Amino acid sequence: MNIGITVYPTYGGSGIVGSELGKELAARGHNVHFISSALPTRLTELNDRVHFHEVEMMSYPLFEHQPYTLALATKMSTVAEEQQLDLLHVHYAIPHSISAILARESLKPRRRLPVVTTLHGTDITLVGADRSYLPITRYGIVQSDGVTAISNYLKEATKEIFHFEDIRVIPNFVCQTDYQRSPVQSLRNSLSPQGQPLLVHVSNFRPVKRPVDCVEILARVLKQGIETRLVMVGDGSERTNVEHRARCLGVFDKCAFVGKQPRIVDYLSVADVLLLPSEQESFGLAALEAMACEVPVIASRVGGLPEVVTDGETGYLSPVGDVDKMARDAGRLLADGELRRGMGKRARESAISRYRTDVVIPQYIQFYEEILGRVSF
Ligand code: GMT
Repeated sequence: MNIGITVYPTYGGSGIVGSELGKELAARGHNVHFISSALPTRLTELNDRVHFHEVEMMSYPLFEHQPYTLALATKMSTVAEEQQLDLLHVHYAIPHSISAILARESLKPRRRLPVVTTLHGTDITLVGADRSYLPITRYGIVQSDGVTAISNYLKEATKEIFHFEDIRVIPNFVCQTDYQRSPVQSLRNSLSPQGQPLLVHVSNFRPVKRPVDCVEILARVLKQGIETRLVMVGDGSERTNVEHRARCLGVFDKCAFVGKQPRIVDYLSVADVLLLPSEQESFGLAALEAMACEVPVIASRVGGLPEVVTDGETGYLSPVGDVDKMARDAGRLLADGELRRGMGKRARESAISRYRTDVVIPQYIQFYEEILGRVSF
């Protein structure tokens, strides 16, 4: 198949999932054409099966805001004709599904271009459900030829908010060879000079991730007399608030803010516990990647996280904002190596058995084939 994929190139989990999916499809013999405003972060290598087409934006004084949605639609239709695309697969409903539908309609009746939209979370729960965006998001979903969601939770939320039911759940996935515990000793030594256990948080530091809770948890674990350090991986709008709160709590010197990192697996491989205290999380890709690296997860009982993390088996779940309980659970794991390692092993088994690429990627391929089989002009 010749597949066009559109993602947000620099921000968030949907871009990671779309990019990794493209690479996996190419490895299975398909031609993948990424159409986006910039090279997606995880797309480090282009080759004869993985191509990139940049959306060009015209600057014109009349346009106070550049009409990206239209520029993207134009690029999608051009690439579809030039590269004989069989379908477009867009990640994140807004505005990608709208652009794809415009491209599809603009090509009629010359060429058929089915549109598959994958819903990732905030496109539904935050942005799509906002009154100003709701009707157009619903239009994008309803007009798509196929819709997938990354968790049962998100499917149910979409049904409730948009009154749309025809959704296939295809979860996030992880590569079992790229994501396995292989600690880099020099990194571990630099983050934990006295061999202290490491709490790790990975996110884009948006308010929805509640990264400030991580330093609250750290302060409480330290009060239990457990000498631990907190590694904060990523960057975003909340970072200054997190640093400020860490200073107020007197734990700043126990934290390492390492910013955006190209090799998350290296940080997960030296982690003892992952903290994911999000306000909302439709799946929690960071939790899955940590589990694949044998790291137990302390997370909020929210959204799709209970589908990924089994409370008491592969991590601990708590109500959003319950940093006291999260700190007690983290302390228990850090103080008991046997419990932590056992949970870590179970976490990897659970992650790999349900979400490895060989299990999930064929579900996308089958979905494409079903859509191509039923779409007519
Ligand atoms: O929250 C993010 O990291 C960004 C956001 C996105 O769509 O880019 O992530 C969503 O998609 C991820 C990949 O499918 C999921 O693992 C995240 O749970 C989801 N985030 C939220 O629902 C808040």
